[in-house]
Amino acid sequence: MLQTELGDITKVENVDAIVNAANKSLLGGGGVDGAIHRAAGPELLEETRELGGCETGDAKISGGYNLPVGHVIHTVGPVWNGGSNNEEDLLASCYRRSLEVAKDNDIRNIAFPSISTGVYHFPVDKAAAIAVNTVKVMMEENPDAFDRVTWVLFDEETKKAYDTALNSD
Ligand code: AR6
Repeated sequence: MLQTELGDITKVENVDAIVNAANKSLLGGGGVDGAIHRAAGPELLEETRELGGCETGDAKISGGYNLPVGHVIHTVGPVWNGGSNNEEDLLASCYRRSLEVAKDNDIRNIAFPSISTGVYHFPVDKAAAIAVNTVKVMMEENPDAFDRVTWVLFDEETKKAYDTALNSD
């Protein structure tokens, strides 16, 4: 099942893992990354320091500490640079790798933010289409692995883009 909801991903309770739109250092930042580190507490940073960073398009897992969820999957989206630097493939890879890591850890219910569409400036309509298509393909290829994927979106405009992508075929 694929769905969207409006809200703060750090408050989501009924999932096994939330995904963080991190940067390559995995040491925290602004936006959703900052909110996740604040809500999880300093132990999250202690653990992510040990992860050795993360390449753009890849994903790594940690505990959730003071978050209401057991795990955080940290992925690094591409910075939008006009679209000719492989941004679309790298964003698809974020979703694919996040779900591969989830599957490897028996995580069946997962919540994503809108990766790369904040300070990384990926156009939200394009990002939503890539996100939805990539997750749909992964769920078709792994029919027994996942129960629910939810996009937890921070503003109405972003939610509208993901709803449009979900309803487009
Ligand atoms: N819950 C859900 N969505 C949120 C929340 C929240 N609490 N806070 C922000 N968003 P961004 P990026 C939305 O900038 O573009 C960080 O500094 C936000 O409105 O967080 O991938 C990292 O360390 C937007 O729709 O992530 C990296 O350096 C979406 O989350 C860099 O930003 C993504 O915005 C990553 O940039």
